[in-house]
Amino acid sequence: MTAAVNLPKSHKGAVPVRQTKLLIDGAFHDAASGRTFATIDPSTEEVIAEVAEAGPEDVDRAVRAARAALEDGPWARMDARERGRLLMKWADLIEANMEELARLEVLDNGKPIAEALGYDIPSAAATIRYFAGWADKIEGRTIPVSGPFFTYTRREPVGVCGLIIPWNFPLAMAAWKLGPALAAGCAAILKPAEQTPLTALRAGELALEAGVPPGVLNILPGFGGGGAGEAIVKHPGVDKIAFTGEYRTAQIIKRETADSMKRLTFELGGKSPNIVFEDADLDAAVEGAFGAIFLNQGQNCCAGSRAFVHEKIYDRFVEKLAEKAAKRRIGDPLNSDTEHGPQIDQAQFEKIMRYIDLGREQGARLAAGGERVGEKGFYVAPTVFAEVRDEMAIATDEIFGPVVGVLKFKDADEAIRRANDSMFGLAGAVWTRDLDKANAVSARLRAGTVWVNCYNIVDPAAPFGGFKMSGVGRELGEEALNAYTETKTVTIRNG
Ligand code: TXE
Repeated sequence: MTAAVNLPKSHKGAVPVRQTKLLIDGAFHDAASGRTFATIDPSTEEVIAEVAEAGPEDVDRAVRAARAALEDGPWARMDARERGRLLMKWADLIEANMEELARLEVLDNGKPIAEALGYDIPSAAATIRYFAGWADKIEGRTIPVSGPFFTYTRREPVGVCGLIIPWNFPLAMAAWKLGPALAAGCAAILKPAEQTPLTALRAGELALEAGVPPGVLNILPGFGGGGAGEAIVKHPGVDKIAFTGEYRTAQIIKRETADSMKRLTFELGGKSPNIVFEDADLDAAVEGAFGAIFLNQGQNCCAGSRAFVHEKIYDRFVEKLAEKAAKRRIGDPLNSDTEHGPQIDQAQFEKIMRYIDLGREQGARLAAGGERVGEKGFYVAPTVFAEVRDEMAIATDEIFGPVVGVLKFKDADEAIRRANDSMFGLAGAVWTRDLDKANAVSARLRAGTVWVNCYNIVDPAAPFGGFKMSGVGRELGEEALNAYTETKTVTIRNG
């Protein structure tokens, strides 16, 4: 049952950690308190570096710098086209430093280097480049109002944006928020997750090299509740919060901003259904369902953690999926052959192991994995549970780990009803050769993204976000710009 283990080889060369301080007003500083925190390599559990820990005083400085950049600095007077050019340059620099950023991401996060080089860093560059292209295309409208008036709208930057991001795709998540925020002309305070501050800081250095003016991009590593995150949320000088993380944290943020009119967008978790019909190409569906859950060790907001499989193909599907899971190459994430790295930290590791125990206790059949791999590093074997029922904890809760539950269904109506019976609604997928069926099911799934005969296809140009408890607003695509602009209506009396 154990997956193939590729024991850690030595990390190919030391990974340089160039930047560990707070980026405020165009320069790197120690925290006002002088405090630091350790960031850990999840594959070895060893400390990589001590990083400056931002607190309320640093947040206040960053907010003032951001406000000054917005109101008096070159950012306020810069042509939109020039803003776009700077962002293009930043994207180019990220791409030019791809290898270094990818290795840093792997060290801090534990994801396989092939994923960091294949998705995280190139997609961060592509996202910033996509939004750079929008900078000079954020247009208003002319509106035919009654009377002798000429009315038009302007779309103006919403202001100082607090961007709070998680650790699963650290640089990509930073780009999803910074791209539209900066393209729209906002100033940003980015708080990376405490587990993964390193690539954001290095990318911040590159932004300065690209010529992004002081105060426009501030980066404050630190903690959430009681730390920099909470201070950003509560700061009266912050106009908007964009948050990705757990829905419970989003609820805290909503409560803490209830008396203000801060703009809020949330991208939260999921329990995404992957519906496999009996007419699907079985091997393609198994391959797709496999990637849907095991990419990034299951630490993916749109992970396909519930596979609904038609009863006629159920047994074959489970067998094939379990076989693939058992063959996955687990090991040192800096080794380019590695397919599966460690989970992010001890807390997530323990959460996942608890759910695996619950799956067993509640009567699901373990078809693959189910155990820790090795004694060092937070490795969990790719885990497949069969005979999963809807009410089991592994079928209702977001595990955020490499654990998939395979559920059996008889017909489309039943599959759709059960797929929608979740508090989440981030994504879902349909596997079938029948396009009519695919369209009909896609229309009825209560999810922000539906994939047909594919999974995890996320593009900077296509909106992404959740129904229900999976979020508010959309990231990526033109829609993301709405979150970072205010519409102003101007009416002029005709002479
Ligand atoms: O999330 P948190 P955690 C889910 C997933 C995971 C669980 C817990 O199920 O197992 O959440 O992960 C900052 N005010 N997702 O604990 O706490 C925090 O510092 C302001 C799904 O890592 O939400 C970090 O920068 N900020 C998800 C960010 O919020 C606060 C990705 C996320 O941390 C804060 C990650 C506060 N009170 C986890 N508390 C997805 N949608 O992809 C925390 N933070």
